[in-house]
Amino acid sequence: MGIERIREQVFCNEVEKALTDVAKREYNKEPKDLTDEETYYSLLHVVKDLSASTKRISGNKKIYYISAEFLIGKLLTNNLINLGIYDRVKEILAGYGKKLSDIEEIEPEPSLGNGGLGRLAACFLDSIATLGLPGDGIGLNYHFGLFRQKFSDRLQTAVPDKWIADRSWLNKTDISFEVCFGKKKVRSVLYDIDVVGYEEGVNKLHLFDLESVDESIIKKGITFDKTAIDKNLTLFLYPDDSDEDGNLLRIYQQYFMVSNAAQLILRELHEQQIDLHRMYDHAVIQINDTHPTMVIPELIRILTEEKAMSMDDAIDVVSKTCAYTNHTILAEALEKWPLEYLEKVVPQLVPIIKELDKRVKAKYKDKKVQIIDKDKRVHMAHIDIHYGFSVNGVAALHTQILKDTELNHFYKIYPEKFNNKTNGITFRRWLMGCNPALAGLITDLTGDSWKKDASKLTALMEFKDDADAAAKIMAVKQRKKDELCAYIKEHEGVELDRESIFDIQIKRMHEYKRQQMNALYIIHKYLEIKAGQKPVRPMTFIFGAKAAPAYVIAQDVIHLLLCLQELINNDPDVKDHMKVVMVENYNVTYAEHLIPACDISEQISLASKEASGTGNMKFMLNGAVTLGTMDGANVEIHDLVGDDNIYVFGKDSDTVIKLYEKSAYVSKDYYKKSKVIKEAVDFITDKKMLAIGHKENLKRLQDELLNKDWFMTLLDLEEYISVKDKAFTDYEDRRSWGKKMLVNIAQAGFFSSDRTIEEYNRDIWKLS
Ligand code: 26Q
Repeated sequence: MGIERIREQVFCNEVEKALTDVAKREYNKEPKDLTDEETYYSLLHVVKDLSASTKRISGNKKIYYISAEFLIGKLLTNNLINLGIYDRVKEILAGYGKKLSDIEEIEPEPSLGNGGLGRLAACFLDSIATLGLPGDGIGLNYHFGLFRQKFSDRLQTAVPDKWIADRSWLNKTDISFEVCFGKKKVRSVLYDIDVVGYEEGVNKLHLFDLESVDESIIKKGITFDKTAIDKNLTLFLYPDDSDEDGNLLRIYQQYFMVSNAAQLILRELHEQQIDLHRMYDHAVIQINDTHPTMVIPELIRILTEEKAMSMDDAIDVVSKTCAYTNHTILAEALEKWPLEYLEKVVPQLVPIIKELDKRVKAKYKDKKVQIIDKDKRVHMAHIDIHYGFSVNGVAALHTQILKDTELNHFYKIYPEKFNNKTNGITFRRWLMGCNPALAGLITDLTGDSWKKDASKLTALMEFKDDADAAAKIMAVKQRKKDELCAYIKEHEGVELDRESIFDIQIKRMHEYKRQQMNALYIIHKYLEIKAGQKPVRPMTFIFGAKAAPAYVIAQDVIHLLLCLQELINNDPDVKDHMKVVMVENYNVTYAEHLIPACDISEQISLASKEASGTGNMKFMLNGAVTLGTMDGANVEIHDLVGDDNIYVFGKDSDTVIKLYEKSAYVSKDYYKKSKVIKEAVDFITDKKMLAIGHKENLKRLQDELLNKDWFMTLLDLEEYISVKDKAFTDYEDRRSWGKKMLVNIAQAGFFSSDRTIEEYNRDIWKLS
């Protein structure tokens, strides 16, 4: 049920009055006299009050989405849109001679996630509330989130990212729990953020903090005493896991999260006087990757030890309550904790985990499905699969690979548990919020039914041969490119050519995502230009990526890109034909500026490695054309737009999986066979590069490509070059490019997270 019209009216009329009252009370000023910062804090106040007075979504059964990450982004615009007062506030501010975009700049972005998985959780919360489903997120309140990235000497450095100000979206509650790590005890304190649905009620994002947290223990950069868990637990997201203390801290954080989650859930069930034997009729827990997996043994522990339930019943009840989402098939990302670590951190869970393992071993002889393996490592995903009722992948291809290979042993035992839920994105943030001009144009052309039902975007297909509509879409794109030029000039000091083609790759830095392949293309073009072969139109290559501090090769790729930026942007023969820019501290806010301005969306992971991708969907929705491999959700994008409206290249996932099985890929063979590949790889340590960068980093990266190249960059490089060249050539046929843009936008409706959440609810949660 939507907010009643009357209420909406009241909201709109009262907003200005509320703003005036707050300005008077807090600053003793008229709103028009406030500074931008004061305006931001006044609006924060007003919006928090409005959401606090919006109805709390409720129902007989509730979904608890537990996740170590919620990459929520800034909230002001999002909440204004969802409360239905965005246009009104823009108008009011314009009356004071202010721009909402300037006010937004003041808001710090909470960096409570690494990338895809965390951003997905945030999109899901938006959709759960928008669909009016009772559902709260549960996670941790990291004071400094993930690190803030700075470039120094063309290398990434990490500094704390303080996002919590005196006044923020957080509301301190009086809820607090004791959490025991064996004999050690700490206390939590709960902070909530309201999650406002689009023209709907509110749910909550519950973020647990450590009562005794101590920011003063942070030393140089992001270093701190990893063993002082009573002080450090909620300082950072994912501290360095390259040593034992770092790994133990991760387990401490995970247990702190799930112990609080379990206590909160049981408290809410108790308040409703629910018989815990029927807990699954009133609560469903979605486990976002394996980071919250310990909630399963923790609930079983509490039910058996504190609620007098039998072990059989507790296991049965918990198994009917918990569902697991897998986000990766990369072996190194699948959590396997040494039992010894769990004994150190959470000894109270060890007997439960052993009991769960004993039952599995008694029933199944296959060693691949054991929870505790012969090396005494605990496979967290195996707990979820045996003791949860649903296992889902995040795109059709990913789920198929889980069934066929990675989790095939489990699929044979529990075929009914496996299901696919192709990821989605919230159109409130990724269209209405970041690209209001495009949203307005779509509404002008098709009406506004797409806002409540994204599948209605296909109505745009009617205009696919309409030159006027295509021209309007391209005009919006140009406007967003102009805005991005100004933004990048201000933030990076780099001048871009507004008429060049904007080719963008933004995502975490990882070898499987193959930013290094894009870099080799750039080198190839540079060499062509130096040899006198000029492109018809200038090209702009934009990157944004953070690398895990302990991931050496990822740091080296950042270094390579920053060196190329320096070399190319300053070479008089080249700089008018191409530019490279690697933006600093890529985050959600930066994505909101980059995505609407993109012409070509780089989605070039090695087939089978990217579970889904969600950036690919955001670009498509904003009229970029994908250049991608048949991986993750790219496969579904291809199905929707057809061959003419996407550029596909590279070996498919079957071929890649076979190459791994047979250990048949030898990167040097590709290097030796191809002059183009050889020239590009050699150039990494050319004297021009060594004059700018560090030999150690560049040489290490080059050696990696030649001697290992685990993610098969050279396998697809030649085809990548030719298909990318073709895309650049096609871009010159402006009429036909406009049509490609339009088809991409029109077909993007499937990727609304509202659709994804409807499917989760229909197949897994069954809330109503
Ligand atoms: C695990 C163990 C130790 C240290 C860190 C981790 C760890 C941390 C973060 C493992 C995985 C992650 C994050 C994974 C992630 O973001 N996966 C992405 O999820 C998206 C949403 O489903 C997909 O679209 C992406 O394809 C997938 O890469």
